[in-house]
Amino acid sequence: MNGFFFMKQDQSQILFKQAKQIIPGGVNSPVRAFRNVDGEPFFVRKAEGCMIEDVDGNRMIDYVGTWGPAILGHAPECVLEAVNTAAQNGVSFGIPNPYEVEMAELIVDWVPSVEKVRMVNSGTEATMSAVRLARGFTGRDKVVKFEGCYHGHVDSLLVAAGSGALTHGEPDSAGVPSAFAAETIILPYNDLDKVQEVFAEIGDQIAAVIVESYPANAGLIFPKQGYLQGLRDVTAEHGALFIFDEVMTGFRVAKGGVQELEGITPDLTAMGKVIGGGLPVGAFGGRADIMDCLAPDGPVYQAGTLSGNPLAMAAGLAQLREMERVDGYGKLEKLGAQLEAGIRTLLSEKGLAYGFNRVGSMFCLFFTDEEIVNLDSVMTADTAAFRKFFTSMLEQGVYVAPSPYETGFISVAHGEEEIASTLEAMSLALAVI
Ligand code: KE4
Repeated sequence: MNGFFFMKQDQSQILFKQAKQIIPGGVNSPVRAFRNVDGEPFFVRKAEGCMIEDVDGNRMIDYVGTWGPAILGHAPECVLEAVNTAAQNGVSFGIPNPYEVEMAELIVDWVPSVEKVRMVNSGTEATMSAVRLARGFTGRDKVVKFEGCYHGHVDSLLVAAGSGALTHGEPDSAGVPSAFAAETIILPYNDLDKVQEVFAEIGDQIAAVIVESYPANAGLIFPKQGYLQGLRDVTAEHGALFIFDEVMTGFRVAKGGVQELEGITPDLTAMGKVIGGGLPVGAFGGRADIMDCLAPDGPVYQAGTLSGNPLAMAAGLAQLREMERVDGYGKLEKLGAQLEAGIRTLLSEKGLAYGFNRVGSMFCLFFTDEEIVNLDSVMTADTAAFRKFFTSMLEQGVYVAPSPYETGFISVAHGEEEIASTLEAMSLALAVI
């Protein structure tokens, strides 16, 4: 039985029953299955602005924003128009088109560390390609990643920590050969000593360190003071590349992403989500000398039928230019601050010492009073309390991510009214946990 007793869900339940017969788990991406909240997903009929409407007519304020891309809200007029205009001239060519050049120019302009960029079709492709490029450029095989950081379903990054810092990683998914995992070293996040130890031992074997600029797939975790610069320094010292995964944060927390906020210059950056305006997209870019190692100029092969397709490029360009036109980042900071102030007031009124992290329009409420510094601290969350919270919020018409380990997103389409009604719903939801 579905956990959302007060929501009418007949049509969603019929669809989900059908879906489960022919789509694994009934979903095209696992997190959508609502397993973390012991529920069943609703099916969306329409999304507009900050609202989504399911097939049973339930309307909700959306704080997932299709996991990040909907920074202007859903179906923004500028994106719809841009896609319609582009589509009149064809939807895909497999031949260079002017939009690709415009998008590359915008990314190079907005993200100073990016001298050259290549478009792909997902964040996974972006990180996978960046890792292969780093290995090809350095001639080394090992890659360092961090517990709790998610970079898409790349074989060599679906790896759990091995028994010790220097031992090999272990597959974190069936189907990943142990030989692949053996080349990946998993370290705890926010522990610079551990990174320096590994580099002292085998630094000349390490092609790259990849890190989520701000880890946002285990809630939203912030780097300790000096941590990111420490990663930058140790990789530079040992000739390894520093790959910043800004798929979630890029063009979201600032025009230039976290690297603009933190003053960090990675060698390569993985991007995605916002730059597609909701259409399938990813990108990776960085130093020209590294990017020039990519085929057809260099020996590192990477390709994609729909990479740089005109619709995704037109949608992304329209979204990013609108963000500039309406001072989207300023608006998101104001709305984020309003939400944060309200949540902190609620927590203190209810005597809850839960953690709350926010940067711009990205936020996470942690159902634990542990200081949030790494995956271990995040995992102390009271998941039962979260499930009750999630269910109550949904029944009150507010859709937050169906997992305690995800980050929430505010869009430019949210208004003070929506934030206020969200806080009212949250007050009730925090009373039932
Ligand atoms: P995609 O392949 O899903 O486009 O991007 C992978 C990816 C890479 N790097 C970071 C930092 C990411 O957050 C992601 C994907 N984010 C998840 C949300 N936590 C996508 C949602 C899903 O898997 O359905």
